Amino acid sequence: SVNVENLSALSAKHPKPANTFTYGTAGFRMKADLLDSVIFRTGILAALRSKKLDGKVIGCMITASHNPAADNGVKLVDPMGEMLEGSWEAHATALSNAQSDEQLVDYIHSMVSSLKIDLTKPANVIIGRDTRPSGVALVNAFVDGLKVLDAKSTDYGILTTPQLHYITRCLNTAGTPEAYGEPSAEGYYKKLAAAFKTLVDGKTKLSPLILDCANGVGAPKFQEFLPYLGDSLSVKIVNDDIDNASKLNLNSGADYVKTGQRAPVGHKMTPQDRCASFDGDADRIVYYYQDEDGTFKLLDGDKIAGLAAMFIIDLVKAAGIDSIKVGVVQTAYANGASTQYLRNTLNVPVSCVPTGVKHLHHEALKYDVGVYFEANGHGTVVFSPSALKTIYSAEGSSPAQAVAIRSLRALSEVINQTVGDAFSDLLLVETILTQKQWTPKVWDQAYTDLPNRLVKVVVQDRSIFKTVDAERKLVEPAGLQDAIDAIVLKFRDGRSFVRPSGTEDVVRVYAEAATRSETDELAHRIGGLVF
Ligand code: 16G
Ligand code: ZN
Repeated sequence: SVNVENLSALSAKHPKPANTFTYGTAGFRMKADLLDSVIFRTGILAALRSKKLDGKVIGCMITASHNPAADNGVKLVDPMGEMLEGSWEAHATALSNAQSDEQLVDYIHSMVSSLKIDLTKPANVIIGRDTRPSGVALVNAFVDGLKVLDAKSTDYGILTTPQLHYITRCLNTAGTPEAYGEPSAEGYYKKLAAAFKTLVDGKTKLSPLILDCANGVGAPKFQEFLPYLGDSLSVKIVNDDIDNASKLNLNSGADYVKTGQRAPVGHKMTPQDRCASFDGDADRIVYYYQDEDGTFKLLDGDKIAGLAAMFIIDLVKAAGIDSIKVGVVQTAYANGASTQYLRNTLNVPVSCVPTGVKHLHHEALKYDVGVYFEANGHGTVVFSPSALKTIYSAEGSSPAQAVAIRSLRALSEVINQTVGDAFSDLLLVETILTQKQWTPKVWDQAYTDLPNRLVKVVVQDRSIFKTVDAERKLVEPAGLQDAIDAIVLKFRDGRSFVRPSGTEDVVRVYAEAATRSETDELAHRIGGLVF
């Protein structure tokens, strides 16, 4: 059983405030000064998780992604680099809310017995953090939690979230046929750069990409990455001031650009520019450019999914292995025009799942090659073991087929298959644009987004909103969905849904319709129903 004296001594350093905590879609996330006890206890949970999995390495990322500098958060990563198993989220929540050391010990013991955890097993945990000033102290709190159960830890210092996922998977697969790469940031750079160079070899280089790093961890890490890419890619980094913490995500970054449908500060855009923005922990990316008439044009996660699906379908055909079936996974936020394009132009199956990476990732694993993206720019492509086997064993019966097979192999290496990764998605997009010699404007011509609007509504109790059908329909409060349907019917190409946020105390209303003004009116009227 747990050494209670040891626990009490450590726990005394991390007293719990009166707040109630929830491990949600994004882990624990809030003002950094509330997190000390939560993160200490998450350390205990990580040790238990590793022991439960026979000492496999568990990852811990300290970040609050696109949130303001004063926030922070923690997320645990399972051995293959995926999000913490869903059923353990409730244990995280319960531990974080225990009111006393006694309750804490009781809960640990109840987990040990119900989950059959052998406490004598070793525990191994690795830790990464973004550039937030609060990160260092929170890592220390987490390590104290690990000490409660004598877990071994390695602190990798500052990393992007996807790098931490990558390293976790590398460590757990080392020496097996599924070996994923060298478990270090350097190993990650080498793997991605080598694959990218193969993909753009012999092609005319594109003009420099203007890359907004949101003054976050993506800036120093992409800078570190550049030498590995050599002259295969040219990038101009903007918004890379990580020394002024208050600038993190301020008027910049993927979330700012996507939500506001506007350019970030830090660069004066011209119609010649191809631009991209990372979010604060570099697991999201969106692209954009400016039309000749000065209009801002966004190429979001849906556009990236369409581009990637189109490219992979063509490659699979060119390789002569079209037994491999490609599918795309979206959420309700995907623009209706993107879903139409995927289904009707690319003829690719599309599934819709609830918001949150774990839902998308899980569904994507059902396809041979599953492309998944949230409209906000988080996404990746996953290759099933059988698809990888086909790709690696195919030889091709013509030089053209051999080239396509080589590209598919490199593509599976350039893509971070553990989680959405802004670096890796950037290389994926740059690969396709380079191979096709496309400007962002040509890419954008695949389809025209329907005008859309996302509004937040502050309500008294968001828990009364219950959704079904991948969050596209409300079943509670009773009657509300009928009222929504009646309004939507009156709008050309109208679509709207209402869902409670998983990360903020608000209800979100999404609306799209044929024109900007109809969209705004639809959003306004549905918002009025909810309020
Ligand atoms: C979290 C999710 C993100 C999702 C967002 C929705 C992960 C790692 N992140 O940040 O994918 O888009 O929540 O937030 O799953 P909402 O529920 O507040 O709309
Ligand atoms: Zn993020």
